[in-house]
Amino acid sequence: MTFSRPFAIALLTTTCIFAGAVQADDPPSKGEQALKYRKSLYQVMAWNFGPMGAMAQGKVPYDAAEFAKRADRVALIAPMLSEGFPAETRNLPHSELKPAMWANRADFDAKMKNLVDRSATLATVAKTGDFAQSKAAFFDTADTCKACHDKYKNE
Ligand code: ASC
Repeated sequence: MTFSRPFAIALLTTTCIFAGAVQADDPPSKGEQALKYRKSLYQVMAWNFGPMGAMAQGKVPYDAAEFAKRADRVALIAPMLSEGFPAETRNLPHSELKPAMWANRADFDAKMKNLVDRSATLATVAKTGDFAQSKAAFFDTADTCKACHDKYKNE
């Protein structure tokens, strides 16, 4: 079969555009979306955790309203994290999660619950405006971050 040159060019162009469209429309997998979701949440956590840490460590003056605002945000985000670890995220590249987590899911979930519980306490305590108590509640929460990172995060 032979095509006229204009027809052949049109056919080729259409094919290329179609192939490009298919590629562009190829959605990320559920696992890839979940990985992106949890990384975004951890970014929001760290962003809000930082200023509280600076106050707790005496690097910047304690500002009760600022501290309480950050504590509320952390307490809001913490319970959303576990949703970011479905089985589909297993073996994905660009993850800092240690494979050991999948063999220790109950322990991981318990550590996550500690974070949720202590960040809720932190938000409550922060509203009192008491620096000593807020500081203690902050370090209690930071301990739960560290406990999980030590065991399940590649840093
Ligand atoms: C942060 C941050 C963490 C935790 C952790 C607490 O600000 O980014 O990963 O606190 O360092 O031990």
